[in-house]
Amino acid sequence: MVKRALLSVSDKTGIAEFARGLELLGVKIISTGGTAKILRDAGIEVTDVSEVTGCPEMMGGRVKTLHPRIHGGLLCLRESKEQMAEAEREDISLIDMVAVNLYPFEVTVSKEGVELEEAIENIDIGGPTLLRSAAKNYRSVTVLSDPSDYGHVLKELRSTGVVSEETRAALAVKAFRHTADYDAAIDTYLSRTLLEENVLRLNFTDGVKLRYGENWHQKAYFYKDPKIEGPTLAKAIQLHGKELSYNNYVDADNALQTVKELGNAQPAVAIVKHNNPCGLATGSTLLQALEAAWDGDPISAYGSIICTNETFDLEAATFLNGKFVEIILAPDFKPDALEYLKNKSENLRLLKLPELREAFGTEYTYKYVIGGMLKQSRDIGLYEKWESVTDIPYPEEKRSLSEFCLKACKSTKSNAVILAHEYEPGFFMVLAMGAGQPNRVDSIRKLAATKAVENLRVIYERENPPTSFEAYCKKVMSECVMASDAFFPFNDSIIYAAENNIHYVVSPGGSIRDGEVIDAANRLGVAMAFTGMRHFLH
Ligand code: 93A
Repeated sequence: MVKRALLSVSDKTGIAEFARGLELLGVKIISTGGTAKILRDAGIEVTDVSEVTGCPEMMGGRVKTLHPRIHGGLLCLRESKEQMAEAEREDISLIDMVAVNLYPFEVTVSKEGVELEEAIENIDIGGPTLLRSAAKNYRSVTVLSDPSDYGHVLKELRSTGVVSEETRAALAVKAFRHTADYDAAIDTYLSRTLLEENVLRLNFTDGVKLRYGENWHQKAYFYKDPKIEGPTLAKAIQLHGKELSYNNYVDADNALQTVKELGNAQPAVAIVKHNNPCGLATGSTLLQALEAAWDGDPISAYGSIICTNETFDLEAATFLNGKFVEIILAPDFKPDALEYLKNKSENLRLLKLPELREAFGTEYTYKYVIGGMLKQSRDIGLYEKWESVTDIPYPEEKRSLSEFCLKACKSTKSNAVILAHEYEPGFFMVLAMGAGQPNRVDSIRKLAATKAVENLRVIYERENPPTSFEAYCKKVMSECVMASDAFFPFNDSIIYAAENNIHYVVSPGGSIRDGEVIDAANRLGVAMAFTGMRHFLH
């Protein structure tokens, strides 16, 4: 006999019809807030759970049915005299049927951008407890966890006056399976979110929420690693400007690594856009290095991130007048330069990193890919050997410029080709670069070589030397070094280099067609050195 039923459903489908059916069979209905309202609206007589328990729903609805008057009424073994007496003594009325379906946890967590708090609020505690209490006592209690079972149960009740033991057993198994699936979904979600967070919390200091990620619709955080010694962005002190964005962190890190590659012996400046140094130079002063770096790509330097190994001075700050820069990262700023730059723009971010000239304190880099973490040792070193491989020996006096050129390659996305120039004895600049192309020859032909001519025209027009542009361009190009981050797979890159008057080429070598590449260099009067060390950057 079913005398009392507790109905508490999140999915209200068919619940009013089911309750009406039960009512007609003389079953008393107990229900929770939202379900009770629907039933009352349908004209069904309902007792509130709070009336049964003598307690209001509490904790913002988190505690509704979790009460001995409910669970005692479900779990009480009817064949046990002691338990029946206990129920009597504690004023617990038996409950013979439960219809429950759970807060929609899976639907909630499958929503785009759901926050952890919302997911947690959708973990149903009371519902699975009702299902499990009723299913455990299935010999006396009918448990419905699925609206599609309402019809069958009503039919049995109408025809026999009871729900058969067979049906109760099947429904109990179904209820346990349902709560098991429900818990599995919670486990999957929380393992992904909470445990991931724990790993981050264990290794990093609290994440700073950034305004957005790589794009406006992406969420982003910056987690600082307090264990890393030496210069890191996490240690940079912001002296001015709005907060850094996700892309700012990525580009500033590239700028820092690029400048560090050049050491501290001379003032050096890196200008980074989209995670590539578009300008890089050394100079006798910061201003000279900055000007030469700017000449590496005056168009792309707009909106760039500048990093230097020198204290930023007023001369350099004045050079930036009328030029839009996102960030300046330096070991320090002279007070007058700081004042000048603060007045230049509200948005210009000024980052002081006192440790900038110290060595990096980490041997490894980490990159998260979906489903895993890649760890690798940093790309330390420049070459394994220095081997002149052409008929024209690679001149020793080009060694320092070639090293500068290879250092620029290391921070430039593959396929990287860099053209560098000794613009004053002992001082070098990137004349042009080709980056991020899926083939090497385009990095030379379509980018570096073309861009070098464009950049040279700007310098030519400014300096107005007493020669034709063609002669000027040919001279500079013929003095340049071209470095490649990996071997040349074919001889076409050498052919394009020679066509552009490039006479000095440095690459790791190691292609199966090295012979053809060297033959082309010999034929075209190009001197080439192989280093044996590749510097891919993906
Ligand atoms: O917040 S709960 O975990 N605490 C409870 O005590 C409780 N009792 C029933 N969730 C609880 N429920 C759930 O409420 C049921 O599983 C059902 O999904 C929902 C029905 O609430 P309402 O009738 O107010 O719409």
